[in-house]
Amino acid sequence: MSDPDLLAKLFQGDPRSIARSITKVESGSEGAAELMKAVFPRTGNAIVIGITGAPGAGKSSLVDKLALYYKDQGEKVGIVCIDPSSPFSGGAILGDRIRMATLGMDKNVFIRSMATRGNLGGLSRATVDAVSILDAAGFDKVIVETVGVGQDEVEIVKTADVSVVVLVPGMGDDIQAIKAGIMEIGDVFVINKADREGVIRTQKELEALLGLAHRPDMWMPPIVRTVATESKGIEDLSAAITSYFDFQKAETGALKFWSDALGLENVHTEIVEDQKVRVAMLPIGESRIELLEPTSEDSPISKFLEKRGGGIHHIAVEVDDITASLAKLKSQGMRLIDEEPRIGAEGCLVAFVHPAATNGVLLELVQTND
Ligand SMILES: Nc1nc2c(ncn2[C@@H]2O[C@H](COP(=O)(O)OP(=O)(O)O)[C@@H](O)[C@H]2O)c(=O)[nH]1
Ligand SMILES: [Mg+2]
Repeated sequence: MSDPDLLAKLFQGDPRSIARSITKVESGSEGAAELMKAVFPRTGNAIVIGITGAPGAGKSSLVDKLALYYKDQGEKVGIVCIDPSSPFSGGAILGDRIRMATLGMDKNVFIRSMATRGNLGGLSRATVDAVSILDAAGFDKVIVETVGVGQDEVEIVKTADVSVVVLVPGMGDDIQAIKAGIMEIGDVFVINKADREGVIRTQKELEALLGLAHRPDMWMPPIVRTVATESKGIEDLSAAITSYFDFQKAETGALKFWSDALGLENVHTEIVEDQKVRVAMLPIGESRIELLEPTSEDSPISKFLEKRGGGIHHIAVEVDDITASLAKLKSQGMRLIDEEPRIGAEGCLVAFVHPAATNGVLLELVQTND
C-alpha cells in the first residue's frame, strides 16, 4: 500500500491502516515523521482521557467498561494501553485480542498496546503519536491506559484532556506514595473495587489530601466510586470526565481566542483574592489585555457576566500617586467606588472610579510597584 492510500484509509478509520500507522511511529521507521506531518492537521476532535494507577487497580477493566459505555452512546473509542505486562491483559498482542473480544470487533472500537521495549522517552513520543493517529482516524474518545509510575508516564497523562487516577480501598500508604507524582495530575479520582472494605476510609483520606492544596485553576477533582467488574459507577465516571472537560474548555476559551487570533502571550496568571477573580495578562504594545474570571459566585465578575455575558469590564490607567489622584477626582465631585486604594494584581495599589463619573466606563487607577 502506498502512503497516500494508507493516509486516505487511515482518515476513513480503517483499523488495519490505523494499526500499520501506529507500528510505523512505534518502530520509528522511515516515513514516520512524514506520516505524523499529515496526521497533525486532522487532530483536535477527540477527547483524550488518560487513565493511570497502580498495577492491579483495575484500570484495564475500567477502560473496557468505559469504552463499552461510550460505544453504546454511539461513539467511536480508541484505546492505547502501555501496561502490556499486566497479568490480566496476558501480554500485549494476546491481551488486545482478549479485550477486543469483550469490546466487540467492529470499526467503533480500536485497542492497541504499545511495546515497552526500547527507551521510555521513545515510548512516550510514540504513545502521543498513536493518540494523534486515532484522533485523526475519527475516534470521538481516545483512552490512554498507563501504570502510574515514572516521570514518562506522568508526561503522557499530562497530554490528555482529562486525567483519571484510579485507586482502590485500603491503600492509604499507596496514596502517600503516589502523592508526589500522580496526585496533582488527577482531574478525576476513581476508587475502584468499591465492593471491597475500606471505601469510606479511602475516600476520606483522599478528600483530606485533595483539600490540602488548591489547584491553580481552582478545580476540585471529583471522586467517583466504581466496581469495574460489575459495570457499577461507569456512568458517574463518564459524567465526571465530561464535567472536567467542559470546565477546562470554558476555562481556556477566551484565552485561546486572544492567543490564537492575535498571537498574544499569557505572561502571568494570578488570583486576586480581594476581588475574587483570576487574571491572565497578555501584553499588547505598551499596554496589556487582562482576562478576568470569577473564582466564586459572589465575585463582582460573576455579577458582570450574569448581567452582560462578557465584554469589556474596565479600563485601567497607571498613576504615579494613587492617593493624590483619588483626592483630585474627589475634589472634582467624581463618584468613587474606592475612597481608599486597595491591593490588586501583582500587589499593586488599585482603586475604582464609578462608571457614573466616566461616561459609563468602569475606570481603575493603578499605582505600580517599582
Ligand atoms: N473485586 C473487584 N475486582 C476488580 C474490580 N475491577 C477489577 N478487578 C479485578 O482486579 C484484577 C486486576 O484488574 P486489571 O483491570 O487488570 O487492573 P490493571 O492492572 O489496573 O489494568 C482483575 O482480576 C480484575 O478482575 C472491581 O471493581 N472489584
Ligand atoms: Mg491493565
